[in-house]
Amino acid sequence: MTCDPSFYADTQRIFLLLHQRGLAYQAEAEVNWDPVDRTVLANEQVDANGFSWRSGAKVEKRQLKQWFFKITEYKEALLQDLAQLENNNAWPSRVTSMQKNWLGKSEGANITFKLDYEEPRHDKIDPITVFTTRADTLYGVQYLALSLDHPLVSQHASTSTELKAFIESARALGPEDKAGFVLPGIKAYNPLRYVAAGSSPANKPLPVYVAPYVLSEYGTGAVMGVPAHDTRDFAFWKQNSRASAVTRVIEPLIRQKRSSKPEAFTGPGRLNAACGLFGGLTSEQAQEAIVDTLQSASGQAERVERWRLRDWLVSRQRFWGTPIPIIHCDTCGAVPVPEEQLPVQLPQLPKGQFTSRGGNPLDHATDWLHTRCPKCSGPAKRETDTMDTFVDSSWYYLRFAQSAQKQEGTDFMPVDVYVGGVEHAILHLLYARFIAKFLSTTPMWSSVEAPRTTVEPFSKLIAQGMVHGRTLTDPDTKRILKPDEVDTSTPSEPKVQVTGKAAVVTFEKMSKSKYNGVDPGECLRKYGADVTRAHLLFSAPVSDVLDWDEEKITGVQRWFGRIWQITHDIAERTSRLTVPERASSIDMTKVQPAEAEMWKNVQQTIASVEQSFSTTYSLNTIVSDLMQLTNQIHRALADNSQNKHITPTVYHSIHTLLRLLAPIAPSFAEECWDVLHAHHSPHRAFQGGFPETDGSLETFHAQSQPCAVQVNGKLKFATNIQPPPERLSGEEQRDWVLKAAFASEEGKEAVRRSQGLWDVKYARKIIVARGGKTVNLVFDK
Ligand code: ANZ
Ligand code: ZN
Repeated sequence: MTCDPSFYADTQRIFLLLHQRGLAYQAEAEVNWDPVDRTVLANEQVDANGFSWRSGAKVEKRQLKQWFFKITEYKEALLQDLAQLENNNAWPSRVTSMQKNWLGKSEGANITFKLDYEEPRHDKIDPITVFTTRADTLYGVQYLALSLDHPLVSQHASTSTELKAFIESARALGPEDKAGFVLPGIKAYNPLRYVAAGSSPANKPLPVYVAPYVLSEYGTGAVMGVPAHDTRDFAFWKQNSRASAVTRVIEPLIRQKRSSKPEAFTGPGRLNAACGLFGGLTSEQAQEAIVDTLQSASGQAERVERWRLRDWLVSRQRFWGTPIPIIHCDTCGAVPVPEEQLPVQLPQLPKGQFTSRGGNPLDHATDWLHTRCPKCSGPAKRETDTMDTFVDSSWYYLRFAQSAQKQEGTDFMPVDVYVGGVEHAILHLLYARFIAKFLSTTPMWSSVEAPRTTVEPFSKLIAQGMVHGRTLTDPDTKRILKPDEVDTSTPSEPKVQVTGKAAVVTFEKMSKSKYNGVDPGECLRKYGADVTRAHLLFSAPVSDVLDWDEEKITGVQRWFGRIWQITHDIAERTSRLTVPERASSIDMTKVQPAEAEMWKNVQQTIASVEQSFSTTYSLNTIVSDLMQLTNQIHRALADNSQNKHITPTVYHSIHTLLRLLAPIAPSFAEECWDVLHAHHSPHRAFQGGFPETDGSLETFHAQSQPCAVQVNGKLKFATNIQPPPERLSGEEQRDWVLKAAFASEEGKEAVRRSQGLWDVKYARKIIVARGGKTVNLVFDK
């Protein structure tokens, strides 16, 4: 993608626009340095345990001058507009909630705790300020905890080898661990003790811990520990305090059964009697009241808003990437490359110069590096950092649409449907939203009237599920089996070669180490592209995980076989029939009931497939709808096997089926089309366009009758159903009516309300009377 020079130019133009508006800036920063790839990584590219997303190396911290995009300027818009995307589930909620967490807005307070030595001393200790979103729990504070990098901790570590050793080991543990180290000889005081009276829990001096679960980059790097109301604090307190009793200060608003296992009550609620003056307030009221009180009494509290989101570090010390269009001049500073000199391209490097992992080869490309300053023409140097490739991918969709429509500008925005893996839920999709919002305020976007930061680039997002592969494990050793360790003489029951025991079968993410990969090429060769595609679509809803089970592909093969067979059957019989040109010229009131039934099914299938393709994207149900229609056509032909002719309804039904099938199995649908027309068709299955309903469904709907459903003689619901087909009687008619009644909206609603109390399965007797107009279910009481 980044190889196209014109693509560079646009990425660089975007950079310069951001730069012009002060939204691209350079700053000295502590960066994540990947010592293997010798490059800086964005925070997002470092996993929870501090390892590189790409090389897997342990990431180090270094101070370097880096380029940033001020994505934080757009944080409110990025958060607010998620509401647009949550509407009608336009985006999967797991993605919007991941973005919400990533933006991480929290409204809370900074609260200051005074500190003192236990033994009287001359010097004083600086107070500790914590960030909390739950000021209402202040009476329940039982300790303070500091991050490993907190200044007070560093100060103590300089004189305590014990603490130094703890910090070392705690760094390796990571932020999930609940280890703690108590700072000896120090106590903290709850600021409420100055307003509290008597035996308030706020009067107890508090221990101060050092703990890896407190993050140094979040809030103030210090927390107030409330074991009774925070899960992490609860776990920490159990592990570190000898007096493990917790001080409960919040009670649920609605009386709940107290859980039998000891745990924190984390919800909001009402402050209890332990909270003095504040007792009886709700959490929300108390947060306000406590912060206000402390603020005016002693200045020990202030309201703050915190965001997790940081500015986007876009500098990369890699050769591959779009060069940052900046020239550094000793006199003029960082000067933007003038528009007419774009794109700044990467130099041709001699072979081998960038094959070894030796940092950024641009640093050594002297001819490219040395240039003239665009402002003063003095000697200057090019910026050697290239941009994070996420910058390119944050706008590429604009280019696709432009070239497809041979059009400049962005009138075609937003993208209707965007399909992408959930691994892009945060990085790519957040960056793309930011850049689209930014561009919509610039002349790069068509028709800018006013800054429109409410722009969203992707109206609908489908995060397709992963395909999981069949994984075989030895039940004894729990080891994953290699293909040559498996006895597959009975393919459906794989055995461990050496022990003869049945292998454990699971479906997991495909990976070389699990020997569960599937070669798509091989599958295509074996079954053909159409069968493979239909099987893929049929196996699971697009956004679910799909267990790739090759054995089940035979079902799809059989279905295609059936279509092939009926196509031939119809082709043979149609030669003796003149078929009306258009289906709409068949008078549905004159055909046999069974045929009318089939035509109704054709109409319903068109409507349902169209909806699946255009709004619900439930591609798997398209396949099952078409399978069902196939079976119906097959039955109609079988019922009619003595007849040398087929009816126009059947003829048009197969045509519709093939046209609906064409998007999923194009080659196969065209083959069948050819058979049907003895190779004389003036057009192809695809050319007629997508089939449209002929309006007859309404007529079918008009033919309905009321149906009242009773349980033990009491009316439960009434609905309208189609009259049962005349050919049915007795049990068949009974089942048909039951199915129709319970498939209706009223039926479904009644079942929901009954909460399983009268499941038809358990009825002792089912009476259908008056041609299906009343149904009575009899249950044993
Ligand atoms: C006391 C408290 C009581 C808290 C309670 C929660 C529940 P969000 O909402 O994600 O912003 N916290 C603050 N700084 C922290 C740090 N540097 N490392 C780890 N945890 C930190 O989380 C805010 C909450 O995270 C704060 O509210 C604080 O714990 C904790 F019943 O304060 B809370
Ligand atoms: Zn200059």
